[in-house]
Amino acid sequence: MKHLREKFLENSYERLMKIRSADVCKFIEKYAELCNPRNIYVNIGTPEDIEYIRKKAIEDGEEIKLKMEGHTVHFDGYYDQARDRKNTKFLLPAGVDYGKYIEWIERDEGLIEIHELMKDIMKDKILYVCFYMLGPANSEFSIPCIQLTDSAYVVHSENILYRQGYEEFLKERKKFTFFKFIHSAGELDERKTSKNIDKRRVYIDLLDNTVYSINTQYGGNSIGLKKLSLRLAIYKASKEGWLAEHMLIIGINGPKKRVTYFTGAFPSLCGKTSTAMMPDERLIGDDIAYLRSKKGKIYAVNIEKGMFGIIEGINPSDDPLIHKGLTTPGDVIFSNVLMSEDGEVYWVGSGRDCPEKGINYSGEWYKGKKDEKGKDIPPSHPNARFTISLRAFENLDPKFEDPNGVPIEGIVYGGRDSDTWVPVEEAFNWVHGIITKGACLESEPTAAVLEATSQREFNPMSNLDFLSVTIGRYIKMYLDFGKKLRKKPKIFSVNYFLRDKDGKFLNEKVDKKVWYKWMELRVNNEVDAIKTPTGYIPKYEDLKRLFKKVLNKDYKEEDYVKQFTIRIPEQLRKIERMMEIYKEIKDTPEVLFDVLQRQRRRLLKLQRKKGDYISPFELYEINVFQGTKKSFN
Ligand code: SPV
Ligand code: MN
Repeated sequence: MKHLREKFLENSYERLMKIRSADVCKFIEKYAELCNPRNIYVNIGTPEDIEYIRKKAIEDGEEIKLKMEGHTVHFDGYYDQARDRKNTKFLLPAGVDYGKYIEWIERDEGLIEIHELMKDIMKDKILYVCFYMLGPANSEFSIPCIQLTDSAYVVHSENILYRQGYEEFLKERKKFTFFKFIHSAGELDERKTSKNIDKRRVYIDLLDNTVYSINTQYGGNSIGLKKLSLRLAIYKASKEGWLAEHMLIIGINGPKKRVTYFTGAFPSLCGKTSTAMMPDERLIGDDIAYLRSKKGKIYAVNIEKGMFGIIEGINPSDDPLIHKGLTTPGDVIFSNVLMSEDGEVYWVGSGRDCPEKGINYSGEWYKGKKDEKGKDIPPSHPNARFTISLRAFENLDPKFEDPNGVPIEGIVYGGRDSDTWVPVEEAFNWVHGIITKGACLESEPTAAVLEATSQREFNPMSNLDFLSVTIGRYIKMYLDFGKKLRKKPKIFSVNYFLRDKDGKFLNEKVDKKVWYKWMELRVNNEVDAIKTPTGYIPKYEDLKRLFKKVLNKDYKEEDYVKQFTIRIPEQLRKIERMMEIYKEIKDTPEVLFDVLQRQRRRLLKLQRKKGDYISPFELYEINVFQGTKKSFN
């Protein structure tokens, strides 16, 4: 390292020398040599570091100061607005085959390619060396990480989103596993966005706990501790018997001050953050959860401390808490929104009037602007985001810092589904829920990936983009995990996107709060339910009471019938789709087919008796009493 000494800024060299691990130093040295930056800055997260990075992001032009104190905006390139599925690949040893749903290439070939592309990639830039922790301090859940990047925007984002980890690296230990991320935005254009998009690569080396990400800035590709770490964590979890999930964690307030914690898996743009942020409930996390079984129960932690959320549709009535956070002075990065001349930001669905012109991800923007293919350019990109500390939110649960995590009693799966699933339903048991709800999760297209298709996307547990083990093995991890549990959480599905024949949504956004209050009561055996071929659904009387109590709404019988009608043809089609998919996945556990076959038989039986579309009232008569009805207030 000595030969690089003159490149180190201020006291960076001394900071690094305090770390006794040879692995750490070798790793940093190797990439400092290969990427060849002008300078090296070691960020350990002191208040001065935090300030320095914020200033650098603005000075270097990756962020622009906004009118409100502490707020900045960052733009990614026009073609760099989302996760790049095609160029994100696992590096696998020769002979290992992950099948068609996962992108991978041979490890040796990938390592050669990426190392060639990284040569001198940081020329004339500063290499920032950063230390973070995924998860709370002193917790068995947590994983230390090193991020190398030449982007002050990435460091700024990580300073908001993750806990600092330098102290962890100072501890002396024999065995020390940590995740490594090397990122370079590559050459930048005059707008300070990544120029060589054709050479954009995100390569994940599972054998070395390392992710390489180059020629991209979009957070989902560049912020190592976010989705890049999730891919490494799933692999690590598969070896160690825990789960790394694309899940929110929320505490729902029940009767008599009871709090019941849920995790929820939703593909991007399906209401995950909105759910985590329901007013008057308890936020733990909105994106990534690690789950471990302890004494026969599931405990979960949020491994982040900030939010990188979608901004479209955030307005004071639908998401009051986020809206407040985004309109209060403080450390906030907006990305790919519209910036007006006077340094204000606008995004679609904010409830405000759109300025006539401004700057956005396409450069100078004006109403009616089209791109080179004649496509309308919206003022803000549908995947435009905000980055903010969770501490900005009054609903943050103090248990968020608990190194033991919170006990999980319900797991929720939800996708964008216009015509099949009812708004809320409970699975019969763990295996039924994991298979019919988690493993069969699908979603209609969203904007968080670059090449979204028009069909429903298969997205098991909303984790498909991040799976670093085969799909079959991943499902088996869940089944095995369940066997270790004495008290298994209940598993639910939700659907916020059900529509009528004219395409109108059957529910308002706020209605979801009622579904969670119902699930909370179910978990605690305090409310009855109706048995259907696909699970247990709420009774009208209970929802009517909850709608009144929670939202002060009069819930009409006809709305209940529309929402909770059992749609047998659609349910059967879904089973067909899933069977087709899983038949092609070599290591699908047999039980998946059994569970789906049985579900199909139940649906066909009911169809013969009652037809294609069945009102939930028709099923009251064959209701199976579930649980004991205790208090209900
Ligand atoms: C998501 O799309 O699920 C996100 C943002 O949380 S990204 O970092 O792109 O994954
Ligand atoms: Mn996510």
